[in-house]
Amino acid sequence: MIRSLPLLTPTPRVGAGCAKKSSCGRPSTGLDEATKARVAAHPCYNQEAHQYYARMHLAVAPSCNVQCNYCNRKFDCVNESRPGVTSKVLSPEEALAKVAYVAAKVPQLSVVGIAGPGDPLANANRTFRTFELIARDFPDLRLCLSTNGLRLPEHVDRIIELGIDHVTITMNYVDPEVGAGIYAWVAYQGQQLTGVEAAQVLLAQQLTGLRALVAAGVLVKINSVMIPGINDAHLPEVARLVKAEGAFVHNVLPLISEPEHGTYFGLTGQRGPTGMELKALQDTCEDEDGPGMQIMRHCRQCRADAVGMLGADEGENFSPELYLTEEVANEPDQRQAVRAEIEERRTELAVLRDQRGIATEGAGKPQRVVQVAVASTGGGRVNQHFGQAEEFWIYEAAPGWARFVQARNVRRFCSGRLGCDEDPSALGRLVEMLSDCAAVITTEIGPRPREALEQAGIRCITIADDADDPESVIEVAVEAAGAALVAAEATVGTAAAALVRAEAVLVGVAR
Ligand code: CLF
Ligand code: SF4
Repeated sequence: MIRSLPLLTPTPRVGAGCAKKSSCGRPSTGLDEATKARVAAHPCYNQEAHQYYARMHLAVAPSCNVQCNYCNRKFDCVNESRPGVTSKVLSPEEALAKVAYVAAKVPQLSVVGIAGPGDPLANANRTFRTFELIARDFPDLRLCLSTNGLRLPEHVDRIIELGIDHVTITMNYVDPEVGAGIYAWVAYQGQQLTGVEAAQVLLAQQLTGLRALVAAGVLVKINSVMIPGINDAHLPEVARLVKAEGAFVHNVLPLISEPEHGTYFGLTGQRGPTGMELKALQDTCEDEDGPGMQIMRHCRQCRADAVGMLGADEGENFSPELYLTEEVANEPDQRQAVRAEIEERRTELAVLRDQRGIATEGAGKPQRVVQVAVASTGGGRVNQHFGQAEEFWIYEAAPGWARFVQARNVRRFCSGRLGCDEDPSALGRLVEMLSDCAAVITTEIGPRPREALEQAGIRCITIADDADDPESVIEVAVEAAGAALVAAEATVGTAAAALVRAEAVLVGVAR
């Protein structure tokens, strides 16, 4: 089930060198080696890792102690899940059986998280019993917990004792006046609080918990739901504060408020942000001259029972009929071998990026960048047909620069290689969703979508699906496109850039 990890023989570009040694294909976030090692295989805490490692969630926590205006309690907790889905609640023992089964079938599994379907710490006994069983039988799997933070302070000792190394707190505000517009009520010490008072209590608990976890060395991620007109302008303040308090990373995720989900926001017409608005806010929160917070940009808002790679949920393949009946062996050596293979591949790609002088993050971002959309299922390379992509990975591209900035979910509009003409309105929506991109990089694309994209000024670049070809490595393809497009736009000026994209300027990179 592991994605193919072919060997690559890097072919250095003549004269290429790494101009930005701190950021050539390696994390350059100033982390010490021990911390890098702790996040290297966590698909949420490390963007690159999400192309190689899988996580699973255990839906053992049914109740909740707050009411978010973006949540319908019939469904899973929206603080860490896509709205409108319901997970079957498991007992701790059932959860252990599921971990055993998934670990045997998905050897790149690296993390087990509890994130719902309610709040894990409103169900503390079930949550900690589950973690206890997993820590006993699967010490090589990292444990991860996501909470609204209301009951966090009283459980910090237990979290540390169990070795839960990664904790997410959802913090949507640092001003209780803002929080009062997001939470209907908070149940605390036998009282149901509302308004500013409720928001004050929740915030105080979150901050106390955050400080205690940071002091103990736990890596804390902050989730914030971006709600346009309610907290979007305020979230940079959240980023500033959580950075000052020592949080590891900030995940700003979009409100999803479809009326059919029956949430307060859904029923009152509160809209969610566009992908472009989300990216702009993430950029602001990350800005070195502003909050300067490390931002997670690849969240998929997964289900409380998600299994597999981010963005490719395989949860439905792991039914109770399988994991409660089928005997499987626990083979930590097999998992270790797969991890070694993955790390070998990642090292190879890092060397390749170094040799090509391609930076993927850090302070060396060029002044002029364009955005390109990549069709990939992971493994570090361009390997998907345009019409089969359910999401595109958006990269900033420029000479020497290829940086992942967003996973953008698109509705599948094409059912196969020959089916790209099926639904013109879906194609139109897709082109609109990619309209801020200068190019799309994919293995193949049908004539109709190609024409629609090019009419919109979006260049189509196809890369042969060859696992042994360094040119199919995502950052290599992105950087090549960026080098051509930025040069073209610099030559003719921004106003004429779309025209230039439609010309044969990219002959050198397009096949
Ligand atoms: Fe799960 Fe969350 Fe742990 Fe990841 S998910 S508990 S930190 S292992 Fe990840 Fe999914 Fe986004 Fe969550 S992509 S919803 S951030
Ligand atoms: Fe729903 Fe999660 Fe909010 Fe509870 S914390 S109300 S389960 S979104």
